[in-house]
Amino acid sequence: MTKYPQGIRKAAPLKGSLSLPKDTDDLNAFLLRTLLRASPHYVSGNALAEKMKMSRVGVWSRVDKLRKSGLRIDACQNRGYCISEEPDLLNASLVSAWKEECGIRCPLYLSDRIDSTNSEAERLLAQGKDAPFAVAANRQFKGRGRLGRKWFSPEGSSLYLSLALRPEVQAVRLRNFSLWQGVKVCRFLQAHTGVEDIELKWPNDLVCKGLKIGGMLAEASIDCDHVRSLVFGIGLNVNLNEERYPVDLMGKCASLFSITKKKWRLHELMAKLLQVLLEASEECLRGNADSRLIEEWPRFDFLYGKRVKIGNGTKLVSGIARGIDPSGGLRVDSGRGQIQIAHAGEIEFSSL
Ligand code: BT5
Repeated sequence: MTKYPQGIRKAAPLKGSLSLPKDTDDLNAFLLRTLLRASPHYVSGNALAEKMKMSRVGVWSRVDKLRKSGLRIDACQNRGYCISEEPDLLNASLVSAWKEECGIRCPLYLSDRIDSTNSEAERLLAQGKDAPFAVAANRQFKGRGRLGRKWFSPEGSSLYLSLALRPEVQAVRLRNFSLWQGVKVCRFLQAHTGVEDIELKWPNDLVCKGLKIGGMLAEASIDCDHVRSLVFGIGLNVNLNEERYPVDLMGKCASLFSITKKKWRLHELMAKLLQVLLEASEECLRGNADSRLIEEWPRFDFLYGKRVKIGNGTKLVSGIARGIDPSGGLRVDSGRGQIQIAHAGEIEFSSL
């Protein structure tokens, strides 16, 4: 469970102008959104009943169902209800509430357990589902990285999120898609957590002090240079405890929890991260990202000035990393004043 703000909690008047959704399925999200807005204070049962056009008993029974689904909602006589803790597993109603709070309209399909959110997004695209949409899961049993690598995806402590798009652009427009997403995600995570050491390790790693906390994977289906569909997946270690890492990852990765020693609210993070991905996609697909990328990359560049070795099977480039070029390639200074460019997918080994 992850706590919501505590402190002096009193019955608070209903603030803001939330209006009741027409779709009754959204009533849970509406109720939770109202509680989120009031948190850490209570919202009276009467006020909720009035807003939701139902009896107080009706409100109580909804609160009870939400509690059974894992949320902790405190009730207090003469004060009302207050959300106090969220479960470790993503709860669909709470995800919807946070999504609405962030103004996100893009649908999000949430599973408890899935092979890979990227694979599920691809399947839904193949079935003709309208895009954009997002897929998230509490656990992946075939989470993947690049080149067939595995993504460790245990239950209840991390985010596995994929965004599916049908971008209708030339493939060249996507060349910096992942890098731009990385910049935006990194900037958001620094601001959200207050940790300035969260950086990008070219091309697709989120790192903190050299330890990997997340990874990104873009997979596109391209027809004659035209992008038919695109899935962008991100895995982020949030409340993962070090003891849970498999042996081969120990000492190589970290989580927001291990860095900050505090638990983070997965639902809020999920919604805000999705908002960032949607925004970054739009900027990149409209062609507004390339020059900003070159400008902003240095702020997040973990490799800059470090010695790297990058292999592409036949050729080994080694030298000092010097940022990226306009095509998104890594600039490597081989020491004789010569800059070589390595492109994504070529990294075999990088020694720091
Ligand atoms: C990546 O690949 O870093 C991209 C990972 C993308 C995962 C997301 S989760 C949602 C969506 N659905 C999917 O199936 N995938 C995406 P790559 O650069 O190839 O790095 C993979 C390497 O990272 C592995 O070989 C491990 O060394 C390391 N690794 C695996 N799991 C990790 C974890 N949870 N935290 C940190 N490092 C990990």
